[in-house]
Order: sequence, then structure tokens, then C-alpha cells
Amino acid sequence: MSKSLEGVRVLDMTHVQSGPTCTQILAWFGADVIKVERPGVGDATRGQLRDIPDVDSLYFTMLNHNKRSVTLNPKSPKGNRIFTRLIEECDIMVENFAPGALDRMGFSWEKIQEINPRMIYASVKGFGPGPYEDCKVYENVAQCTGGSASTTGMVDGPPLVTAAQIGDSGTGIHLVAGILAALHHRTHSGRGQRVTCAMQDAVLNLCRVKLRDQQRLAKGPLKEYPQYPNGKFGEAVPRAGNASGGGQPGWIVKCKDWETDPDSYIYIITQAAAFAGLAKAMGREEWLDESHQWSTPEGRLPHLDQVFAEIEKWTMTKNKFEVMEILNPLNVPCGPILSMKELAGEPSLRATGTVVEVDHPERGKFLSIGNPIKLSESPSDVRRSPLLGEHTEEILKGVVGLSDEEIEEARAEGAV
Ligand code: CAO
Repeated sequence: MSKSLEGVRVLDMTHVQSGPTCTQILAWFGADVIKVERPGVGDATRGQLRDIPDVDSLYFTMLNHNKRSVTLNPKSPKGNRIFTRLIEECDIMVENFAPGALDRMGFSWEKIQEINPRMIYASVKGFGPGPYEDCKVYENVAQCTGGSASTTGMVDGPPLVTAAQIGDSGTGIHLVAGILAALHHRTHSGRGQRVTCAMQDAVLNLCRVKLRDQQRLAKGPLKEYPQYPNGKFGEAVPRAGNASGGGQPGWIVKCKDWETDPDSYIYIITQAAAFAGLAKAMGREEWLDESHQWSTPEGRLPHLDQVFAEIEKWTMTKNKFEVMEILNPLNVPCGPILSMKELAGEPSLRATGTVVEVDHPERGKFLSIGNPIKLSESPSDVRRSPLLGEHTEEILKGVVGLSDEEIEEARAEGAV
């Protein structure tokens, strides 16, 4: 079966996480992704958080699957000419350097358009136009400035960052959507365009339910938040612990052996339509009696802490999987807290290719995450990340069209 982006060539000027996430998805869909790396150095993450000396780190290998690597310094005279040829030969260019880095290399958007008017030029930056546009930004800065940290954490605790890399990987995924839209637009306009996504904007987009709540707060207390009815609301949306972000109350409750197993917990949503089933399963039919204050969703709202405390007494008698087995058939949405260890060994995730074992010539076998987006006609396979400059010669000959002699000259100049 052919791949959905077969025939599309990507000039990948990305590093660290946000940009590589984007180009990895394009590569999984079958695009020929040519990762340009500084000669002798490469993407800084090759050497970061290493678990095996002198071997590309898991950080790098898990973010750069299915790509080819060419070493090239576009700042050198010969490198500049090779880079110009690559711009001519590619459909999409992606970068996430600090603001202005590509311009300083001599490749502004105007110049890129001049070289290849069909080029789609996509960038991740920390911030959009405004007071912070020149700032360098990493994941947690984006989480803090995009509304996530302010709204994450327990009620009386400090702001918290989340482990999900919503600033880096989240922005990379947003960028993919922009690139594919521009690629579609090019099929009838014949022209490329500039695609930008700021990490602050992507995080804020992912936190849009909290901007919803900010506006609801102006009309009165947020009744599904743990601060209701006894705590205080300030002027901004507060942190809400593990309360559900939607219209159905939810919370994390302990399960059997929680004292020794840090992941023996389950999230339970007391969806109105399934509350009767939940109460019956727990042997608490009295809650359904019309005279009981918890018999209606409105009646339960001011007492959610007590409701979940009662539910927890029941869940603590069972393990998280037993709770799920009882509640799922009753349409009570619930999810056990699965550890990374459990996820790594989960057979269904292996079967769908979401967790895959990959072989690497230097590190051997390791686990990675495959493409979570499944296409029926063009499924993804996961290939190992390239070694630094592994495809330099192949690309200089096959894509740029250099002779052996020209490659030697470029090498002598330090351009590749
Ligand atoms: N050959 C020669 N030079 C190269 C090169 C190559 N192949 N590739 C990159 N460089 C140079 C650039 O030209 C630039 O040099 P100048 O600053 O002298 O112009 C430099 O390497 C890259 O600089 P940088 O400022 O991007 O790198 P950094 O490690 O200092 O900062 C980061 C990293 C991530 C903070 C910054 O790139 C950034 O803010 N990016 C945008 C936001 C972003 O994506 N953040 C997410 C980071 S995690 O995914």
C-alpha cells in the first residue's frame, strides 16, 4: 500500500522536540524527510539524557523516526549553494530555531519564496508577534504562559506543569495541520505559503475549556469545581485538582493497595445517565430514593467531595481493573491510572503499532511510540532514526545532483 504523503519532500531544519514531532508525523505518513544537521554536532538531543555512552539518546531516537540525515552548514559558501538546491527540490520546509536564526543564515521567507514559490515554510516559535516574540522558549515556559500551569494543580497548591508535552509536541501536531492545509491549498493555487504556530497559542488552544470557565466565572461560582460551595473563588479560574473539565463531575479515587502502589487509582465520572447503575453496583440504592439529596445531579453538585469519598470507600475494596470491569458495562466512564510500565507492556497497544519495538544499529532494541493517527489505506511503519549524516552522500548525489568531486570540495570546506 502506498503512503499518503509519498512523493512529498520535506527540508527538515528542526531540533529538540516541537519541530521534530511535526516532521516525524510527516515522515510516518510517507514524506521523504531530510533532516539537516550541523556537521560534527547534529541535533543537540542526540547527546542529551543519554542512557548508553556515545549512542544517540532515546530523546533523539524516539523523535526522529523514518527520516534521513544530511550534515550541512548553510552558512558556508558551498553549504549555502547546496541548501539553495535543497529548497528548490523540496515541497515543505520546517524549522524551530530561535527567532531570526534562518534569516541570519541568509534565508528569509522572501528569499525562500524567490527560490521556490511552491515552498510551504513552517515554523514553531515560542510566541507570536508581540512583546515576547524574540524569546527562546522551552516546553514548560509555554505551559506557564499558555494558561496550562495556572489551571493545573490541587486547589491549595502551587501552579503545576503537566508531563504531557503540550507545548512542544502539542505545537508540533498543530503545525502538521497547518502544513497539510497549505499543501492542499497549493494544489489549486500553485503557490506555497508561510505557516506559523506559536507554542503559547497552541497551549492556549488546548486550554480553551479554561477560557470558557473564565467567562462562566463572571456569571457566578463554577459549581463543578471543588471550591463550590464552601471554598472561595477569586477573579481568575482556579486550579481544580482532578475535577473533570467537562459537564459531568469526575475525580480520581483510590483502589485496593494504594498504600504501596502509587498507581492504584481510577478516574470515575459520575455521568448523570449512569449514576443509578453506579449506585446499584455499589449497593447504595438509597441514593436513588427521591427523598435523598443526591438523587439528582443538581443535588449532588454541592456534595461532590462526599459523593466521591463514598465511591472511594467502595473502590478501595477492589483493584483498578476490577472496578473498570464492573463499571464499564454500566456505562460509567472510568479509567485506571496506567503507569508507563503498564503501558509499555500493554498487548493491545503493541497490536495496533502504537507501542513498537525498534532495532537500532548502535543501541539495539528499544521501545518507541508509533504513529497514533491510523489511516486505513496507508498505514504507517516505524523505521529507526538516522545516524548523524548517515544519508549525506546519498542526498547530495540523489537530490542535490552533486558529483563525487563536488562532494569532496564541500567536505574540504566543512560545508557538509
Ligand atoms: N549549520 C550551522 N549552524 C546551524 C545549523 C547548521 N546546520 N543549524 C542551526 N545552526 C545555528 C543557527 O544558525 C543558530 O545560530 P545563530 O544564533 O548564530 O544564528 C543556532 O545554530 C541555533 O540556535 P538556537 O538559538 O535555535 O538554539 P538554542 O539551542 O540556543 O535554542 C531553542 C534552542 C529551542 C530555545 C530555540 O531554538 C527556540 O526558542 N526555538 C523556537 C521555539 C521552540 O521550538 N522551542 C521548543 C524547544 S523544544 O522542542
